[in-house]
Amino acid sequence: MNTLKCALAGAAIMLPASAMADELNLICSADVVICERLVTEFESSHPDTDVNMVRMSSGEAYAKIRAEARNPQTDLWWGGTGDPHLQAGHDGLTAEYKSPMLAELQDWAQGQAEVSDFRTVGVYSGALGWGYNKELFAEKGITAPECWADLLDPALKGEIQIADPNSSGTAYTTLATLVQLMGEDEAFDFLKKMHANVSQYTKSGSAPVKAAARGETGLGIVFQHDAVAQAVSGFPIGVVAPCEGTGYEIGSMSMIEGAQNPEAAKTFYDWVLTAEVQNMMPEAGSFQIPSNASATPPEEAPDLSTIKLIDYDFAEYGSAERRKALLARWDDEIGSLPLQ
Ligand code: S7P
Repeated sequence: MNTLKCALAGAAIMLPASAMADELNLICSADVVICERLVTEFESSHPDTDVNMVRMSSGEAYAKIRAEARNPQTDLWWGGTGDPHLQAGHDGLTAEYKSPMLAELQDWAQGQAEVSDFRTVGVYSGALGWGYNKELFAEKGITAPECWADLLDPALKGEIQIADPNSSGTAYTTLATLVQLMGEDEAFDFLKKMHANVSQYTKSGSAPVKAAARGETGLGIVFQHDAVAQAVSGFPIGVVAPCEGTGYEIGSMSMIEGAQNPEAAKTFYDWVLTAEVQNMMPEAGSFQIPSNASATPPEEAPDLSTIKLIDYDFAEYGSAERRKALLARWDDEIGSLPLQ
């Protein structure tokens, strides 16, 4: 809050409502650096609005919005993987909104809106994979895995980190990807075997590759753009698109049903879908593909046309039943296993 806004807030009792700053309560589920940059840019171009932003992983954000359903404290949820946004839409936790910006968006971003009856919309996309520490692998004489199957190599014991799919959209995307690639029983069998190589299930999706960048672990299963971000920052990170094929996210945005500040939420919603704002993302170390068709994909962004992508079924894996059932099975069969 700037000094003027603080002074106005202190004097609120004496001022007519029209003189008080508007508020926007925002949950941001992407990397904290881009979250903070968006808030700064929005507040400087909309000086009448104060943004209260909290950064949360996608699954945690969904849980918060669900817990607040009777008395919403959040107005808008920007970023994070699309599946929990779709689940929130199914549950009636998010509101229908047809932004005037929709026509400017890529088909996949508009498709995300259509499949949810306009309760969510695509803001960026990116493919799943992993990042590994090239120096550490060379020192230990480990061959870099190129395929999902290679992640079972005993040489990787204790070298893999991945997030917990309950809190992390990245890890849920991984779980849903493996189920779509292999079949459900086979995917859980794979995850049980891979568990022997996992040193930690983190809360946030990008934490594993940040740890790999610093040599705290060998490899993090993450979105490839999060691995690219570490390489661009100068860390010795190699980025892998798995040979069998991989899933991807449609990072999404949703207005909250019953929001206390719907007008401020719509203003931010329309603003953040502009090409101008999306073109800023790489400056904050975010290398996803932007959803505005006129925005320029970052040079460093993994080229989705060269990656073997599965036909990820967003309607199915974003449905409340499927997501709940997969997470319960993960808790039962993987989350409950002791770490080696
Ligand atoms: O860092 C960017 C990004 O990977 O973060 C989002 C991710 O869902 C947030 O992390 P969690 O896995 O912890 O939920 C992605 O949407 C985005 O591309």
